[in-house]
Amino acid sequence: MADETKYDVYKPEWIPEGASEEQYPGFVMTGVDPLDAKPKPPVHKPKKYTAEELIQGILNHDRVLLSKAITIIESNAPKHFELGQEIIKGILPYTGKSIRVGITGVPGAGKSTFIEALGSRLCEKGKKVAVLAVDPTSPITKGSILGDKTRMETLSKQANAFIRPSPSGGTLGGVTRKSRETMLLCEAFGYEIILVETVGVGQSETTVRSMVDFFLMVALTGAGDDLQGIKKGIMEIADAIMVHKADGENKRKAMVARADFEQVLHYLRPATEGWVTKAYLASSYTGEGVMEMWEVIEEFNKMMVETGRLDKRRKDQTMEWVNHMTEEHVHNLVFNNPSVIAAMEEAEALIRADQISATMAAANLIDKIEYELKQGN
Ligand SMILES: Nc1nc2c(ncn2[C@@H]2O[C@H](COP(=O)(O)OP(=O)(O)O)[C@@H](O)[C@H]2O)c(=O)[nH]1
Ligand SMILES: [Mg+2]
Repeated sequence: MADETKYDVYKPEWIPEGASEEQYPGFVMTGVDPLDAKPKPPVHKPKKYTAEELIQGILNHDRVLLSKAITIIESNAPKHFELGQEIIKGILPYTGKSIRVGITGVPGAGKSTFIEALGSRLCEKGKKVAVLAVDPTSPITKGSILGDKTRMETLSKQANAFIRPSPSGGTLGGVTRKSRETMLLCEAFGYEIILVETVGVGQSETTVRSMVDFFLMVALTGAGDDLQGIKKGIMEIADAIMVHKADGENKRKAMVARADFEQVLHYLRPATEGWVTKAYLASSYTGEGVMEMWEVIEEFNKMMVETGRLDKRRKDQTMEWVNHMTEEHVHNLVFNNPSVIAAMEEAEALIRADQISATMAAANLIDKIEYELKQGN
């Protein structure tokens, strides 16, 4: 992918909120200082870190090295793969000590705003919070970074917070691996709470569900899409439903929506054994219900730890991931094999000419695949 911008440009702090570009055309470029008449020092290549240096850096709470390690994990270059895996192996014993929360909901539901409201409050209480985004469509919709990162202004100024936009993975499998491993790095660093926002629509929900302990669905009201617009499938995998934007004129509607959700939830099987999924009200604007939502998550976490369900869930999730990665690899191995591709084309031609039964065609293909595997192709 080509560089989008040649220089790093940013909006200086003295430009008022919401000012138009015409009013303040003066964006600032980093690294360009007209007053600096001195000759520039020779350009050094960025230092190449070893796995050991990066591991120690993370364990010693060096944010720069954490970011570098994440960049290696997110890299699509084969040469970074082994280094990345070596880092993961080194930090693995220090992972798993956080509360992992996934946050889903339609675009515009206010997920980012809620994360900002909750995250800032948690940081003020001394908690260390990492925010990650998962967006399998990110290579296409560029700039969908956490919806947009500008809304996380307060949180990003907190020393205890770490915000990382979605990796652009190409495939869903790629994004999943990168996000999971980034989460592990953040845990080893010492982040106690990991908030994962689902940015895209569709597959990202199940992806995030499979990497977190608690799954929160942020629901909207007032747009006339209350219950009809919500896929029942998502309600079934949620540990809580938060009717958001319960403020101003919307508050009454939100209360009605909450009751409606409660009704539906009554008939659904809960997402987590031993836990009753309920609907709650919150507003990130007024702050009402925000910390109450966190208390629910803490209560959930306590139950999960005490009953041993947390450990089981995480191990189940890891095994599911192992299986998924293996299946994906085997699938590619088989169906990218030129002989297998040729055999499939041949089978299709015979089927279209009514010369072979489906069962025979499949049996022939399986023979071919087995033969190729034995040959070690
Ligand atoms: N009234 C109200 N609006 C909100 C609240 N939280 C967010 N919004 C607005 O909803 C819009 C979408 O928010 P955003 O956090 O980007 O949604 P996301 O796409 O789910 O991440 C923005 O215009 C927010 O200002 C809230 O608590 N109350
Ligand atoms: Mg967002």
